[in-house]
Amino acid sequence: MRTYFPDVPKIPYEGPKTDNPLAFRFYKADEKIGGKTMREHLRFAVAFWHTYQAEGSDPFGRGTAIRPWHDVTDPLDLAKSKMEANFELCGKLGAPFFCFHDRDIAPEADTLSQTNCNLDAIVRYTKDLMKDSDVKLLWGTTNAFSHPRFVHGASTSPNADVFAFAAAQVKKAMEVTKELGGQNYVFWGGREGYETLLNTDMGLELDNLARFLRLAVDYAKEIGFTGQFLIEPKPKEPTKHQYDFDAATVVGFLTKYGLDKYFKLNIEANHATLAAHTFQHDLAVARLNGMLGSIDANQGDPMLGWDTDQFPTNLYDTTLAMLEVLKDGGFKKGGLNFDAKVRRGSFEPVDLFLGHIAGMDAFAKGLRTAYRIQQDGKLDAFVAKRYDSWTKGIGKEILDGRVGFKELEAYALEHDQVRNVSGRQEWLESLLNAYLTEG
Ligand code: XUL
Ligand code: CO
Repeated sequence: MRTYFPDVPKIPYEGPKTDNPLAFRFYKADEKIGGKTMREHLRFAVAFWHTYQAEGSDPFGRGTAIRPWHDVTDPLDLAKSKMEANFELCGKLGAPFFCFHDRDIAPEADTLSQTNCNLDAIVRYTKDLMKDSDVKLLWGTTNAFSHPRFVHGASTSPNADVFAFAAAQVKKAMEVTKELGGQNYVFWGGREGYETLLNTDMGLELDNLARFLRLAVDYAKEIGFTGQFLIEPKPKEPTKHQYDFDAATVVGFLTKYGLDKYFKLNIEANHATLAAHTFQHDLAVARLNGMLGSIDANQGDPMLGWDTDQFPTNLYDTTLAMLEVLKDGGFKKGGLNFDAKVRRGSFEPVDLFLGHIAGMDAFAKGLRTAYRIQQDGKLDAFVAKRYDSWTKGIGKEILDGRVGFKELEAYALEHDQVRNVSGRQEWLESLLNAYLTEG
């Protein structure tokens, strides 16, 4: 088999002081943190679409990427080359997983049945590559948004034929994900949303989205797919208003349609910030609803209003994210998928490694810091003390359901000189900085 990155060795851990760009500063896969190795905690995955499909084009210019598979012209051979490169890249990085859309890994043909044949061929090839590798599939998904047939959405299209086509596509992608041992299956609402209510029956579209998800649940049972179903919220882009706006919206939607026990959330950092939330906020909403499934690890640019999908390097964010993951007891079937692409100016093949190393190190450092914060317990103790009034007296009576408005009025009449205490936000932010800069 061909080697695609001959100049890149297996990436070693060399510690924070290394000058070697092809080495980890913080990610030491076998180091145990609280009983689990870093590899087990972080469950890193490489995203097929950004790593092997993206060419660095933007609305103002064509792709700039130099890629070692550019000399391959036959579409199926090219798909095989990219899959080979994937196993080489994941292996050298020590990333235990990858993720794909059906159309990333195999080319679409003129008919659905020929497209399915292409997919089958690549899946057979991938299975063979998996035999000689430890790299596994974290999740599969469907691209039901790029082809012009999805112009008005997939399961929320006004055209029932498109709903049927999308169903056929998800059916096949679920079978393929199962075949490759995928641990999750993601639904990201590509064009499930609208541009204007002047031409949109929002009620029917939302009912159809739920209908579609229900059919997917039924089919997973039928074929014995036991992977976790995940929904990935995003507020806008490509549509002006995406139905899966944010974590809270998706939780409410799933609950309304009785689908909540079948789905968890795949929280993407850049999607949370586009919804005007912090990454930590959407992770906390998912966790508090028992639905923190997986993470699409990236970051946006606070100056830009779109999904820039940059490699995550902000330690503040990775630390607070890992704190949420630790509070949730760690990932179960989910992991950290780099839904991130190198910048257009970072066009050399080695940049694919440098981007992933930067992201893996940022999350490894985040994990180390979050673990220290959790062990130290100072932040938890502060929060517990802040809510102390609920552990005794009238607070406890409210929680125990022993008082109503009349009793509360009687209490308030006797205790009307309320005294509050400071939230100490600045001190807490400074404490967080101390954790980030020590150790
Ligand atoms: C798009 C996005 C997708 C999903 C998978 O913003 O994040 O790549 O992660 O369809
Ligand atoms: Co994503």
